[in-house]
Amino acid sequence: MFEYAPAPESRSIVDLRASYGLFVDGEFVDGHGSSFKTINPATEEVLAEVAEADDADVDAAVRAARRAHTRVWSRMSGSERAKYLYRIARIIQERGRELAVLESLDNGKPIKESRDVDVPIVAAHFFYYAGWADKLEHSGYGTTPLGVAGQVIPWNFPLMMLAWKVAPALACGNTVVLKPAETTPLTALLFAEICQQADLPPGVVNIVTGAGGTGQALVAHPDVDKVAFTGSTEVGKAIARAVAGSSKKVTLELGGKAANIVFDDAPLDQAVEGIVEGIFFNQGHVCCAGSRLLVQESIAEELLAKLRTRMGTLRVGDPLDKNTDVGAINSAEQLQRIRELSQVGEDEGAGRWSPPCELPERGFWFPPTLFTGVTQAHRIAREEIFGPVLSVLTFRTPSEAVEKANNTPYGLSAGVWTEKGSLILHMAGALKAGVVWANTFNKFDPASPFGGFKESGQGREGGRHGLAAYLRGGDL
Ligand code: TAP
Repeated sequence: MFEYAPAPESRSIVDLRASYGLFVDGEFVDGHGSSFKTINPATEEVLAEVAEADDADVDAAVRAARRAHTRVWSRMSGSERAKYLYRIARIIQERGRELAVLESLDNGKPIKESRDVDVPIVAAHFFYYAGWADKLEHSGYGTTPLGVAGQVIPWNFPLMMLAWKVAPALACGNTVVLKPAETTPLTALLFAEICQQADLPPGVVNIVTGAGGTGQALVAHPDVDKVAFTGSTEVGKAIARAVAGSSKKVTLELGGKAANIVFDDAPLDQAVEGIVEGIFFNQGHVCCAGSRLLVQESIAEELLAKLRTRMGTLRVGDPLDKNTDVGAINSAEQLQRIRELSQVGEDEGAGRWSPPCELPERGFWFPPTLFTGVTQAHRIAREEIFGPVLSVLTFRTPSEAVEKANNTPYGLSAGVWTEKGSLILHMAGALKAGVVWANTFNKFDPASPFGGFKESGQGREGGRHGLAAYLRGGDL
């Protein structure tokens, strides 16, 4: 066990305030409700006190969004809206280091991921949808915005989920009220500052921080035309029930339990990299994480030996250290869930293994973990753990792989590793997953639609399809 303090030079990159208000109608305002603390999960130190929006605050934000929609944003030409989106994209790039450090402080993710993956993808989303703003007539979904979008996002990719929601909504002429997750509100508030810097008209983007109750108030608000939610399947179902019977359009991006399938002809070293990327990227806090490894029986032993060796090289620790591979678990609550489900895995008879790994004394940490001898009946093969825990199953034939991969209530993503193009095409058609990666994993592009089958959600984000969620003619 050791203790560390985040490097002071990294901390000085961000101008952290002691307290934050809500962002409503272009200004930071005090909320009517109480406040909550957001902490650094790597140290448990308090980063800031943040306002908790109550019903009246949510109402004020929705009213501001409605005014901005009616008077300014929906009347503006697409090319004018595009200018604002391009400006936001460029400021995100300019302030990329600041955004990345703040994201790592509040979320616990390694700086090399927030700097090299999250922030570039966030900027890319604004650039991509800026390009659509004056070409909506080619979208296939019409050109009429819906109005006010109420957007609720999770803590695992705070900035990226914001970008996936805000960029297409604004490009289509909608205004937004966004609620970030309670444990990761800070980069959304820095994004609010970026909106000010870009001279975005007041009310086009509003940020209401708070817990589940704030999200509930936003979703239920009668003047919200569109609800966009990313989070757990359980809350997604509650939201679907809350808006049932109303005229609100809804998109839901929910959980997953992806199979990463390795056939006996796969390039094994490359597959091992893809397996590691699939489950240990972002501490496994990834909806499309390759949390079930399905390996063909004949190569299982060899592959697992290579995987164990590779797992032994992963560096767990300070998220602000550029050499860190696996950062902190986002919250005490999430750590508890990962511990509980891992214990269930052991109790149900699966073999548990982690490389020797010294974890910091303070903060929330979990070592990269492998379970072998897992069967389809095990809870760790069925439930989303949302942590750095991989469940390994074996198969003999492609049809057995398909049967096992699809044996889940989820259907968000899958991976296939083989040299045979025909097998890739066969698997891509047979797997019930919104995204199927071949010989790679966890690759994202703003031009590519993303979304799930079954209990992984409804609707698509990203690409041309992502516009459908924010236009009147789009009913994907
Ligand atoms: P949730 O607990 O579902 O929370 C998501 C968001 O909803 C948070 O902002 C949360 O606020 C808010 N919320 C909670 N209860 C609500 C309610 N009744 N009405 C409205 N809003 C409510 O999920 P999470 O634990 O933050 O995120 C992990 C889950 O998200 C995983 O299942 C993961 O698979 C899924 N996820 C899916 C995707 C895609 S693209 N499919 C991407 C990322 C994550 P609080 O933060 O205050 O609870």
